[in-house]
Amino acid sequence: MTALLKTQLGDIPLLARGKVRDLYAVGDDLLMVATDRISAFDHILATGIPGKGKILTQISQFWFELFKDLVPNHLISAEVRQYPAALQPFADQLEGRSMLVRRAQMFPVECVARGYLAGSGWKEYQANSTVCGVPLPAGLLDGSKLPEAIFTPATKSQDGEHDENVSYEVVAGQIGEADASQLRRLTLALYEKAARHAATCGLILADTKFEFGRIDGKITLADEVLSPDSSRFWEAESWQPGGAQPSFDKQFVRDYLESIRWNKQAPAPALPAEVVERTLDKYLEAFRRLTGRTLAL
Ligand code: Q0Z
Repeated sequence: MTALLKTQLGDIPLLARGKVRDLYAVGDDLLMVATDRISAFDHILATGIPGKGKILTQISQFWFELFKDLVPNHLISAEVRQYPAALQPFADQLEGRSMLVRRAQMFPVECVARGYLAGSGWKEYQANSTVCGVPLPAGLLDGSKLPEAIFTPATKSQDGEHDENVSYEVVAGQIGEADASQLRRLTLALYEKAARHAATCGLILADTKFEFGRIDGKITLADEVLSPDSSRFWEAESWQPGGAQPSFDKQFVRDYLESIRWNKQAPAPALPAEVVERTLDKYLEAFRRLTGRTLAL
């Protein structure tokens, strides 16, 4: 298989290309297509991981199904044959890696839940003993399990690059107390359900980011859910607080980029075939362990 690095859907209006996904307008609805692009150290690499977009899309679908009793979601269909006629000519680019979704009025909040300390959470904790204003006990390490999962929202920065961690109170000031408390409640409920499931698969869900919107007046789970791109998954067996934990999926990529001492400035390098293969194997393993299914690419 060759990697799909960029979708090209003729006259279908392109709304946005994200780091990994392309977003199109289809009538009143939206089409999200996950490409095989991979990012590391905040750059999109020159090489794709062939099939990664299919794996991530199907992981997302699995979680939407698991969560359907807790929250409505934006998914209309992931079956290309059920898509509007205008999309049928592009079936080969869409099969297995796309979702037709309802357009939502998105809340301008990244709804992050953390059960473990890592990344920006660890940074803020070291400086202030808090994460997003939530006080935490002394003595935690990089990778420590938190006494209980916490809601650590972030707002999208202007440049669209790095999100800014904010307190619950800031979110409540932006969108109102009623919606903020619903987003916090849903974020933590979904995290708990997902983390329990991941644990049964020998995986730690350290943290994850949800995006919600409103559809027909109802708070609705949107975007992608619990893909390795929006979440930190760690191998439970090798978890050891006291330093950065190996990424379940991207560690071979990071190790390679460190080994060639890339300065993390554009242009991002290509990956050797072996790194591509081992990384694809990790995505397939994540899919298999989380869903119990196998995926033919
Ligand atoms: C998601 C994004 C992507 C680039 C907008 N159901 C929805 N309603 C309104 N807006 C969105 C959604 Cl999912 C929405 N994004 C993030 C997705 C490519 C950016 F596939 N932006």
